[in-house]
Amino acid sequence: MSETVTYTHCNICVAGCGLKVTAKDNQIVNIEPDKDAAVWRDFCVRGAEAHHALNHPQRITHPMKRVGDGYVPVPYKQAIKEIAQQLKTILDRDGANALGAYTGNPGASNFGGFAFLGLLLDAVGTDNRYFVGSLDENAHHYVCDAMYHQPWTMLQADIENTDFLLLVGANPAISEFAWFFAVSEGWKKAQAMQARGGQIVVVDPRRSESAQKAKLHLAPLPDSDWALLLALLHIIASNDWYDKNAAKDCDDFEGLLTLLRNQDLQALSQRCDIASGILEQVARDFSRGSAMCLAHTGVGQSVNGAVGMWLAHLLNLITGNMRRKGGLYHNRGALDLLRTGAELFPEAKRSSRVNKAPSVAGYLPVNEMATDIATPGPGQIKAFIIQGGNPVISGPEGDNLDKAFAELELLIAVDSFQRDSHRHAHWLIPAPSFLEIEELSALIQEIGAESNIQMLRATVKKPDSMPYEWEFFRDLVLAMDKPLLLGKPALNWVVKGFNLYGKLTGKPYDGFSPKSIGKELLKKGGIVSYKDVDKAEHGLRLNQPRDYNYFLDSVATATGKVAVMPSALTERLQQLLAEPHLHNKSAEFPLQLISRRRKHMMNSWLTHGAMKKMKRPEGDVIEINDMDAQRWALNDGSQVRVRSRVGAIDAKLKVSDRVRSGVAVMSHGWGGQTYSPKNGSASEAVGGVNRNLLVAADDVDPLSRVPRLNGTAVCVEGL
Ligand SMILES: Nc1nc2c(c(=O)[nH]1)N[C@H]1C(S)=C(S)[C@@H](COP(=O)(O)OP(=O)(O)OC[C@H]3O[C@@H](n4cnc5c(=O)[nH]c(N)nc54)[C@H](O)[C@@H]3O)O[C@H]1N2
Ligand SMILES: Nc1nc2c(c(=O)[nH]1)N[C@H]1C(S)=C(S)[C@@H](COP(=O)(O)OP(=O)(O)OC[C@H]3O[C@@H](n4cnc5c(=O)[nH]c(N)nc54)[C@H](O)[C@@H]3O)O[C@H]1N2
Ligand code: SF4
Ligand SMILES: [Mo]
Repeated sequence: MSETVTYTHCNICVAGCGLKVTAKDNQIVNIEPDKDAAVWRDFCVRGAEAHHALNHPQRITHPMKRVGDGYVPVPYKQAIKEIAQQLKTILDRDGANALGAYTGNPGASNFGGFAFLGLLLDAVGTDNRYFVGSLDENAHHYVCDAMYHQPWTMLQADIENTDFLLLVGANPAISEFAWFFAVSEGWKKAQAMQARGGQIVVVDPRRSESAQKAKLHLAPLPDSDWALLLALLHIIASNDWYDKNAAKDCDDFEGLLTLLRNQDLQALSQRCDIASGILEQVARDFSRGSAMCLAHTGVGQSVNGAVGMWLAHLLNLITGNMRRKGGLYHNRGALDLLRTGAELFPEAKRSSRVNKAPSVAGYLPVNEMATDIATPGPGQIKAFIIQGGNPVISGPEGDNLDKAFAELELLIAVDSFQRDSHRHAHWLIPAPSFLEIEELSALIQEIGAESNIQMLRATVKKPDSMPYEWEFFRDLVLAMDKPLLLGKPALNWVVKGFNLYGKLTGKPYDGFSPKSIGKELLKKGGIVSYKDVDKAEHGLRLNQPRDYNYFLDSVATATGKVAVMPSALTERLQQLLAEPHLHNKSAEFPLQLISRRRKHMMNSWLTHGAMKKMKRPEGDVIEINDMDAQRWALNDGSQVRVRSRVGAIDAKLKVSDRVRSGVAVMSHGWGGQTYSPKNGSASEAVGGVNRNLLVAADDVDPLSRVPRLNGTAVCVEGL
């Protein structure tokens, strides 16, 4: 067979880099950046090595059914029939809420899979829908819902035109500007901005890779960003450095100014442990010209994250940087989520079964999953689907979640590998790689500073034994005789007709598929047709002008103005201000553990080839400051035990001046296994330890419902 070259885009993170993929005999032999891609050109080792997952010995290639302690491959049709029967029996007996589902980060990036899982959950009518947002950026969604009544708001960073970049809890030198605020070559652009006289300021308890390149690095105490941001707002409000035009966008600007001016600068400076003089300097520079404050996971993944995120939005808003070149803007993309988002993501308000935790952006928090599954009583979850996620490693107290999963009557994992979260699965459904599917990954493409759109292309043929992810969910609904569309059982016949046509023509996407939805979405967007997108080998640049006024002109509140002091956020702020203690530590647990990412890893997801290329894996390393190490007589390189209120793990100590005193750092995603459902291949340890076993599932931000992944109180003891 001859060599083929296919152009597609990477779907591992939202940077969505254009790829040139070379294959021989249906095997990928090389992945490199597409030099002619319409826009994206970040490219990293995870994309370059993505194909190593395809032929990995432990990859799931057939539907696998648990029999005793092992698994047997089952033909797809039989799998659908059996699963439909098992699920229907449970639902008929226990009701719709007996089914729960979790979508992880890659699950949500797989447009077809995510959309069709949504159709399945709607068809069944269950409320038990959990989402990775509660480990990730729910603080952002919560705040956007409260301030703009649009939880799925995606603002973009006009980095090319800004003078001042305030990065709070973000490390784009490693993570790109992902996931919201995705800017193609954003970190390069930021550094170019600084080289021509602008300024990057990084706020991070660790001198991160980004902080090393910034003109100024501030190292606050973990989880105190709200105090730092409030101090900046206080200084700006007290000195009248805000933009006088901002008042007209706010529902109560005077009330906000009063709240901000009434703060005590010295007290706030003490809370975050940054000198007030430095805060004054940053506030002055921020309000001088175009500027943006980008608050990321370092802020959001903790228990004060919603308040921190709210204050970051206010900082941009009152300095006029939501209506200015060089500030934040809404990119209409091909879909214009500001217009179409409410329709695409109708925001059902739900609450969790046992603890009544409210949903954020329509989804329930991950930390409630174990309780909702394990607690007996009406509505108990008996069947569960995990789509592209690994919450046992990525979320808090994975050991408890593992136990809960073991109790399920039916656990279905849709994934390319059997990971820790899928250990007790009754069914393993293989998920094709993004390198094997031809789909428009429509939503991910909306998130970015550039208006561009590109089809995912199949660069090699997927194994026939493997269904498309969306196909599995579609066929399951049909096999259970649940209504797939609009609650109307009669429409199932129409869908079946289309499917038959797709099957006969050998083009399953011509049936009812993600293509049907993609076409409809683009029609709604009204900017580009599916046909034109399909024709563009290297993607399309949509060339829409950056309209810096569009976002604030489209706010969805009843008054059309930004709700600047939503009551729950204001109350939570007052509560934080009233709390006497400065940060989350005690005599028993004197350190606060935070997280970091590695270039070669993508959360806990194995990007197999990339991980093998990592020089120093460091999956079991805990980094602390040299003064702290001296205080507890701990030596660099020694084995230590790290304990928190809920867990203990062993790690190797790294003593470093890059971490501020009182703080410990460990990267997440380690400590699991890849199991071997197929006979003959051994399970493989990922290496390292799971630091999330130290994070308590009941210690969450009451608003965003995100656990304290950053700022966990721990102690480190020599072994
Ligand atoms: N290589 C790589 N890239 C990725 C990912 C990956 O796993 N690997 N994941 C992708 C995903 S899913 C996401 S959501 C994005 C996340 O992108 P980012 O939000 O940029 O994530 P990190 O690189 O972890 O940077 C967070 C920084 O916050 C700091 N931090 C921790 N606690 C605090 C705190 O209390 N306050 C402040 N101010 N800072 C704090 C950490 O030291 C760290 O440097 O990255 C995406 N890109
Ligand atoms: N301490 C700490 N914990 C964190 C974070 C942190 O910064 N610190 N970051 C959090 C963040 S930002 C995130 S986004 C979460 C991620 O949390 P999750 O999304 O729950 O977990 P991942 O590690 O991304 O696991 C992804 C799974 O998806 C599978 N997969 C890959 N591609 C596909 C596909 O196309 N289809 C399907 N069906 N499956 C696929 C992989 O094989 C893997 O098993 O972790 C969170 N956990
Ligand atoms: S993982 Fe790397 S190559 Fe893939 S989209 Fe993200 S930055 Fe680009
Ligand atoms: Mo994330």
